[in-house]
Amino acid sequence: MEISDELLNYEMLKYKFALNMLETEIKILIDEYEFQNKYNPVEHIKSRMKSKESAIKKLQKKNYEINLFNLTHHIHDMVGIRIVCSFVSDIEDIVKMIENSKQIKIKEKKDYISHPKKSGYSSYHLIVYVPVYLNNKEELVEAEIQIRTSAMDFWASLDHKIHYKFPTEIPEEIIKELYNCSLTIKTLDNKMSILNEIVNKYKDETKF
Ligand code: 0O2
Repeated sequence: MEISDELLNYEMLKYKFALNMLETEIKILIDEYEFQNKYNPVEHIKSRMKSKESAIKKLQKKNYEINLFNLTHHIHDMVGIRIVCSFVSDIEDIVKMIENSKQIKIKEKKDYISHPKKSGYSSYHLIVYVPVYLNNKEELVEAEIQIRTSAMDFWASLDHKIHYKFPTEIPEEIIKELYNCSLTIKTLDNKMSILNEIVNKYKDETKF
């Protein structure tokens, strides 16, 4: 079954409004955090709306029929925002910041940092609801927030590129090497956190 263009366009409009709302709220929360803590934990933010083609591919991969119900009920990341920060401790602070938002409601938390995926993928995901207003009516739209360190982001973008280069099967040695790289990334993140703590302690003691 195909999705009628009119219904799909209406749905896409809701996703667009949800993305705008989410971007604005996240920026406000970060500005507020920076004001209170004199520190901005965010390196960069990237947001995107999933394309119709990519959503259809994902439904097919999950063996769902292509229709509007399945699109809205089984694709949780039509609206996506990625927050990249320096340290693992920043991720915890960003999650707390979002938990305290009056606008964003958390539906689900996926901690791929404590429990990385088999591939080695590591990141913290929040599936959230954001309110959008259409015809004076409030609707809650799902969105995915990915929060990760720069090192995790580096790994994930290389992994993503490799998946594009091998649309069928990725050679076993590459899968293994990528997994090994994910362990190196974890070690690096730990070392950087320790270094950051030392610098902060030094800063507190010397007040430079
Ligand atoms: P794209 O192109 O980034 O949008 P679920 O129904 O919740 O079980 P889902 O939606 O696959 O299944 O949830 P999951 O796995 O928690 O998170 C999905 C997104 O996380 C992916 O979106 C990727 O962005 C990212 N991700 C998950 N696993 C990996 C991985 O092994 N490597 C990389 N690079 N990214 C990963 P999409 O739609 O797959 O892709």
